[in-house]
Amino acid sequence: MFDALTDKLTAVFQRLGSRGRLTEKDVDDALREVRVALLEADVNFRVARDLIARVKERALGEQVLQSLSPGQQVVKIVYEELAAILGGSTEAQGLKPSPRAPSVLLMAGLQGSGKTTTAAKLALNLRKQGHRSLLVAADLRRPAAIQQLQSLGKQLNIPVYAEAPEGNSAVAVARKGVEHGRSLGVTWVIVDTGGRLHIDDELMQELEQVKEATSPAEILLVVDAMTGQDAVRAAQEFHARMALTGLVLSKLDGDARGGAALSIASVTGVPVKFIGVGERPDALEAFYPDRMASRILGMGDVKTLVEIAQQEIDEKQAKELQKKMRQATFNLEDFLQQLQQLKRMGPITQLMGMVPGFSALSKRLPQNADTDKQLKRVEAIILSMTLEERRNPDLLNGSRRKRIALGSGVTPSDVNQLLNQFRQTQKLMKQLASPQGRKALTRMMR
Ligand SMILES: Nc1nc2c(ncn2[C@@H]2O[C@H](COP(=O)(O)OP(=O)(O)OP(=O)(O)O)[C@@H](O)[C@H]2O)c(=O)[nH]1
Ligand SMILES: [Mg+2]
Repeated sequence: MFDALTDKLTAVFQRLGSRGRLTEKDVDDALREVRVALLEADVNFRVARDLIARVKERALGEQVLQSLSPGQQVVKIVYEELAAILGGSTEAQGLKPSPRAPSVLLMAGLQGSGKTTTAAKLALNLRKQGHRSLLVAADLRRPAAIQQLQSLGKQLNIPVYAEAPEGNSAVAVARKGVEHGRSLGVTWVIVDTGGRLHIDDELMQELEQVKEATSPAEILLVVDAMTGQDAVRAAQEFHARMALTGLVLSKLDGDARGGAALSIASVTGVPVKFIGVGERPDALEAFYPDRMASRILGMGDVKTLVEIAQQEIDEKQAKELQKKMRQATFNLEDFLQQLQQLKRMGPITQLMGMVPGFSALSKRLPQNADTDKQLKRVEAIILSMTLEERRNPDLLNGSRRKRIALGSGVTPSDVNQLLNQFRQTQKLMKQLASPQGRKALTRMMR
């Protein structure tokens, strides 16, 4: 997600960071490029324009140009302003229950946006936090919709309330579903509703009636990140009629340009609470504006990565990794270990963007090979090195590289590319470990 944008921004910032002194014109030029990159990524033009204006004002106002590392200061300001646009908080906006159980969560959204899938993902997510939920099949338009929810419930072992659709109404099912949830003693009742291709009065009326009948604590609109600015417009309209409490951006794992998703919180004033990053029921992440900003700027999202890792590897290892990343003592051996752990953690693409420098690295490898193949290749290259070489990549002279290429079945230039990219990653980490960098990083980590 956001790969193209990240690549462009990283390039602009690298150029900016390589200069010792910056003039106002340097900043102007760089920000113009940032603006173009944002617009190309489909960020709403007003949002992009305002962002650039604020960054410029701060960059010129805060004596950034006189500082020792003006480039990094500008990047830091862009980071902060981007985080502000995405919602501005360092905390995820979790679900807020109502005073009395069960709390009702109403799913809304256009057809195919991901409501039913997200309902199941949320139930699973809530269970991980110790909640019990009931799913309610209040989409009576398609018989298949009820079956879809029932089969998801069965798969996850989460109860589903459903009724025969004939002569029935979504409102009646939703109301009885909530009663049933109360009798089961669940803490959340998640009501799945039907979608339409476009917003129309019938859909809105149905949703309004369900809302009135169930007094939901949360009304989440699921928007398909692939639909670009249409998603932003849909969110505005839904919010005007329904008073949404949050947004879920689905399909951020796809090849959407992603910019619409970036502008949506800022345009609608509704916080993004979750993002969907795959079809599987566990492919849902809490949304943290600051972490997303750092991902977009190519700084990785070490925190989320560490959290996912904690579910799979022990905490000690994860802490160690975080420390190493901070101290920039991360070597190829650590890299290999990470790679192997990543492989055990499931869909790789979902995790890639979170490792600093990693998505760029995988792109250097021969295209048209799929991600897992690319990773196997990186792994093969590192495995062909001796332990000493992995710990100290400086040892890798020409003849050693040739040997490694032979051993791993790649060309010497593949090995060179991997090493170059690894160096850049290390350099980035060193920069982050410098006093200014550390300050920025501490803020990010907080
Ligand atoms: N890749 C990816 N696919 C998703 C994600 N969320 C949902 N999908 C897929 O999108 C398709 C539509 O999802 P549904 O949950 O059925 O959407 P819906 O809004 O309930 O659709 P209707 O009930 O027809 O209005 C399914 O094939 C899902 O697997 C996601 O985050 N990533
Ligand atoms: Mg559905």
